Amino acid sequence: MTRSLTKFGLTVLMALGSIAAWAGYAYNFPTPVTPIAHETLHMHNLVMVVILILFFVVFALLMYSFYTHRKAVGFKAVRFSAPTSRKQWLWVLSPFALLFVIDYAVFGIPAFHAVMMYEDTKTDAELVVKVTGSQWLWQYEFPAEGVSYTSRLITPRAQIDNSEAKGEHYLLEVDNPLVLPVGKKVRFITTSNDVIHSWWVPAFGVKRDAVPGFLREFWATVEKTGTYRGQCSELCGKEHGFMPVVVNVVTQEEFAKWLASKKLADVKAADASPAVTPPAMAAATPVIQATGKSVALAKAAL
Ligand SMILES: [Cu+2]
Repeated sequence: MTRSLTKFGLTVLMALGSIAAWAGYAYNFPTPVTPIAHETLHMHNLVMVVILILFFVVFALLMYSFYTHRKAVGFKAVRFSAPTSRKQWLWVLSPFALLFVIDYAVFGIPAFHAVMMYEDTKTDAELVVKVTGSQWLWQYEFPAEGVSYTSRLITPRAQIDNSEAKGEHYLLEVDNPLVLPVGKKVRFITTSNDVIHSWWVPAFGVKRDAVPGFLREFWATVEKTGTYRGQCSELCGKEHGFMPVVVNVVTQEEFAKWLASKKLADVKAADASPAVTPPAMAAATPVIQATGKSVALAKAAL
């Protein structure tokens, strides 16, 4: 007894001692910034409220029954295997009917609406972004604008190896974030160059697998400017934890400026170093090359 108490005490102390390490964890969803994320949070809250009410009601009834109908040891219980009276049938069928209504009407209809929003296949997007996963970086392409670049982790190796203090955005910082205009409907198309990855930004409420050989889509209209961070969420190899997603959502004017500067940088880079990629390699990995040809290929693929 004393030993188990000591063990329990030690466990509690260890749990309390690790509170500092919990600081990075949030208990709720990140603040939603897209219609889909709002809908998802609403669904989550609705389900939580309903199941909590059900839990407390059922638990209270159970405790009440245990207490009120308790019998002394040796009492011979009635044995039956199916409802025999109308009253018993009522007690069997009414919870079934209640759960049926809750499942289909209270959860089913809003869930259906949320899924339909997520699977929106209308082609009224104001901007198309192609996201290609690669071991272990993301490539972003704006096919219509002819802009394409890669986005890699910039957290120093020393921080990962614990020989330096970890920064504020440890493992969630990149060299070239994806830049999007606020309030515009953006259609994302995901694919991969090698294995399955998954592009995920929690505040957008979207996550889509990037599957080699497939183009998969989703959309998002971000309502607030800011920097949003996410991660690859499909185990894709030894550096899966080192391919974060960072999205800078800016005003329309800032986006236009950024796009123009990106195009200019591409033109300068192309002038400075004419195509050096061997043709065979270029054909094998068309989406990773930021050349006019790859953009044409990407456009054809869309
Ligand atoms: Cu991954």
